[in-house]
Amino acid sequence: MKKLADIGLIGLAVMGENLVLNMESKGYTVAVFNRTVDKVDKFVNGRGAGKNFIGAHSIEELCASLEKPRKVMMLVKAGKPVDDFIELIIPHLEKGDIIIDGGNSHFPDTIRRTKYVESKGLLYIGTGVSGGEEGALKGPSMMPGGSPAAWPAVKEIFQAVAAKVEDGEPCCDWVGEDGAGHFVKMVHNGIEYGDMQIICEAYQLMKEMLGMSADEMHEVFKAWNNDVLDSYLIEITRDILGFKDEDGEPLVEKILDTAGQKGTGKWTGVSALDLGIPLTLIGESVFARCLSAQKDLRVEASKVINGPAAQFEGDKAQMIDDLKNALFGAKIISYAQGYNLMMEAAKEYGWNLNYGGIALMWRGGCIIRSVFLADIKTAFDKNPDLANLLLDPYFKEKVEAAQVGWRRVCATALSNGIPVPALTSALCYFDGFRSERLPANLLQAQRDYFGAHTYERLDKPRGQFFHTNWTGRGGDTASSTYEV
Ligand code: 2AM
Repeated sequence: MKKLADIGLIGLAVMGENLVLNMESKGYTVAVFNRTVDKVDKFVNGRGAGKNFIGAHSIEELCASLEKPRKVMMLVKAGKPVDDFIELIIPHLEKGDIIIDGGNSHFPDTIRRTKYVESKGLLYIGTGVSGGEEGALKGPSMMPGGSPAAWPAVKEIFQAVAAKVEDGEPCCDWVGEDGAGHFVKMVHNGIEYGDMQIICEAYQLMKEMLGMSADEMHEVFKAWNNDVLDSYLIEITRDILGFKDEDGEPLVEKILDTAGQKGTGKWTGVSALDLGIPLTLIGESVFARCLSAQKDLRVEASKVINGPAAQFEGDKAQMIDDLKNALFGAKIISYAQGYNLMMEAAKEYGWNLNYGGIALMWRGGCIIRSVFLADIKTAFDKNPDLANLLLDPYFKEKVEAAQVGWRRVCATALSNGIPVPALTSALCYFDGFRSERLPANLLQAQRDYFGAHTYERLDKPRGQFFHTNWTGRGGDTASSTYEV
């Protein structure tokens, strides 16, 4: 065993343990530490026995066992524990050493921490790590951002442990400065919420409108997984629908219909609201989880409020094909919206994001991995300045073709009283996005009417503002010209 370790890790919980086992399997020596120190020896003598690990019983010991520049990675609970550990680590490091946060930190915290750690002469990385327990062990998707000078020092080890796509390219590359890595990981999680929600809407339609059994749906998802929708989430849905409880009945039907959430989808939605980006599909997906959580109220409402009874008399096979198109069309919208959010964030926070590279990082290892991401990478490789995914010729053609079935799905769902908030809001965005003219002219008139907020005119140059005295009663003063 080497005398010094290549990297140190704090936090021997599920993700930490699996990630260090992954690192060690790639030939690195890893020093490990945990707040509850017992876990260090348990790990080194347990899953880590006979392997190149150095068990440290204090932060000081951990830092003393590292090659320079020292790399100390934290995989601890997001929030205060990260700040606490940073304070504990700093005294044991020297100029040029690197602190890495691999947890699910909120990107504004990572922006703040990067500045703080850099002010101490050290370097900082905040990296998204996706793929759960299995990903951490066998190859996660990794999205690092922070101090650019830190990247060359960790690139080899990060890319060695990350998932690889078919041609061997690692699902890990430098994302950008300060909070960029955690921002991209946050958007990944938001997209994950969206992908899951549209799948759930398809499931409800198949079950309640088409009267399909779990086994029949299992077969549909199996077929979809060999087509344009080929992805991890479609694959696990196929398996979930085929999974039987001890009594032979599908387990999924026995699970309480209230969704939990840890907040990363909400953060994505809040960021979209802050930055003024229409992230409708992900927003609806977060709200759908919120509505699902109001179970008691829904049970009460279901007893007193009436709607149409679901009854489908059309061609079932056609509707299943339409559903595939609805999922595909909505998925394109979701990624178009997610990418728009990242583009706006890059402007706002001064990041130089590589959009094709992000698609590659999501291509393998993570929860939203899919063949579809290869096409997104191609779109941004062809045109790095692509303003919206829908303007890429390939996606434009695909979404135009998908809309026929997608519209039939939404129309049928609405007339049958089955909620499909993500599928319909995505379609409304699509129709809004391709509209030269929206009714915001009327909206501007309303704003000017009650608040003298002024408007621009189609027949005058942009930037010239007008106010009309709509009622003949108020004054002619526009709101922007007077101060109370
Ligand atoms: P523990 O084993 O001592 O609980 C995931 O929960 C990881 O974060 C674990 O390594 C855990 O340490 C650590 N962790 C959780 N809460 C923490 C806190 N308040 N301070 C420091 N570490 C914490």
